[in-house]
Amino acid sequence: AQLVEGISRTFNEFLLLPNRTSLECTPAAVDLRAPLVRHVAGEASAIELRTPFTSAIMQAVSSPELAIALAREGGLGFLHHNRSVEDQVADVRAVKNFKAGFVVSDTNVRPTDTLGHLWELMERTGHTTAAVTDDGTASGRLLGLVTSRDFHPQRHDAAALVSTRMVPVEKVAHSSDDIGLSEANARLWEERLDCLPTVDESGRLRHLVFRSDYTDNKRFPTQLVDDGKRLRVGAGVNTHDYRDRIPALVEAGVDVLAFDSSDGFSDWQAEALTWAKKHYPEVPVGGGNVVDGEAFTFLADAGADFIKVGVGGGSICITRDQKGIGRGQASAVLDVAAARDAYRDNTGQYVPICSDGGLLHDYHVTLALAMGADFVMMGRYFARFDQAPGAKVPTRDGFVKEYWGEGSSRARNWQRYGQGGRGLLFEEGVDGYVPYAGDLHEGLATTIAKIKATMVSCGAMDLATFKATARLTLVSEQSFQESHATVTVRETAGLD
Ligand code: MZP
Repeated sequence: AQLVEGISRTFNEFLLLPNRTSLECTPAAVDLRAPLVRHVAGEASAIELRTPFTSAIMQAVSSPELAIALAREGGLGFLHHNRSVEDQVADVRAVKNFKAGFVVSDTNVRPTDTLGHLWELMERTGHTTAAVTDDGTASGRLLGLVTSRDFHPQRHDAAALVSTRMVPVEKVAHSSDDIGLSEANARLWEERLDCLPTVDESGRLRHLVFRSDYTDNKRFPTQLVDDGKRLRVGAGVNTHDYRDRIPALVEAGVDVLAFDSSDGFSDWQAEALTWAKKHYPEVPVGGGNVVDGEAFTFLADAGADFIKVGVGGGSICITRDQKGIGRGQASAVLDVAAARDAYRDNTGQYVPICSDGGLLHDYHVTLALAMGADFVMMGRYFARFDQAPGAKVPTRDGFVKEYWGEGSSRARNWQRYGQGGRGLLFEEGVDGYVPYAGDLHEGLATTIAKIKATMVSCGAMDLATFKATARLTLVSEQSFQESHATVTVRETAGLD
């Protein structure tokens, strides 16, 4: 055997050093746009993410609901392939057919595409609230409410709200008693909503019920889709049935495909990529997973439009225990990023890379981006949210959500693990739980705020600059200890 230079390192072993921050470098000025697919170096990618997040190609993660919620935040969901072609196609259609619009009822102003525009419209027309529905009409399914900055239910009585005419509201109540809610609805409201809408038989919105602790900056949609545009969605495919699966997904309108394998450095994947690029040259298709530069170049040469990095680092993964293969995710990203840059210099083609799995803290995402990843893919992170398909299970202290690996006996994704034959001979993933984290929009907003704050400390206002200028330091075990609070925190102090 040959010994590869260097130690296999993880994100926990690194910290970023602050760089000089200029006056104009503020969180509001930070741009998180990222290229998703291969493009001519120096030009824009045909598909750009507004935020550099994709969801893992996993049963427990990428439902249509999650893909919709993530696309609305500027990321991209990858629907999983460990099921019939028809089922996966139905999920692609569910995302592509999703539409959001505004109720603008008796104003003549057309629906617009950003919250900023909507606020402007509301201010111009004197409205304080607007309902967002799935078809843009008052009888559509209510997706959320947008309120103007100065709106507060305690300060605006029912009459004032009705007079906005943005929604045909007949009454505003401040508690569930006011409108006699069923117990089940009241529980849902308590758990998930700050504002409960009720509709009459014809689907008209009748009541808005606000929780007493409601504040208008809390949870209303910040990203809205405009007329005629459809959300983007990706789909995982495998090297076994791609000749049947890819045509059906393309027909359903999928935007991007990804060959999903626990080890993508194989002739199987090169052949499948070549087939996909020959038959569907217009549909971007990613490859992976790899952990070194040689494997990156192999898949890039085979036509991959982006390449996923990561073997054995996933939170549910036991591949390293079972097979003894893999690489620390930080070393893998650094090595593959160097190969990506060399490939760019040699060919003029930029092939984005994705850091997939093993991102346990928000700052790990930031480190992955600094080390050269163009975007990240996460499973555990997204499995915690309401929109993920795993069941929400009560515990003594709150809730957890189910999360299981594709190599677990629950998922049995033999196409991803290639152990020989149809089935798993041994498990490579576990079946477990992750702490419940509420709504994706709020969780992601916090993560984005942390990434932007770190980039500001590092003096970077966009991801390309961040990659080029970030300075990393290795941490010793002792300095790792120093990174954490060393006092007894109030909650665990045992005081009365
Ligand atoms: P994480 O975000 O939960 O740490 O890791 C998610 C990633 O782990 C997935 O995108 C995939 O690459 C990988 N994965 C999925 N299932 C397994 C498994 O069962 C796995 N071993 O390693």
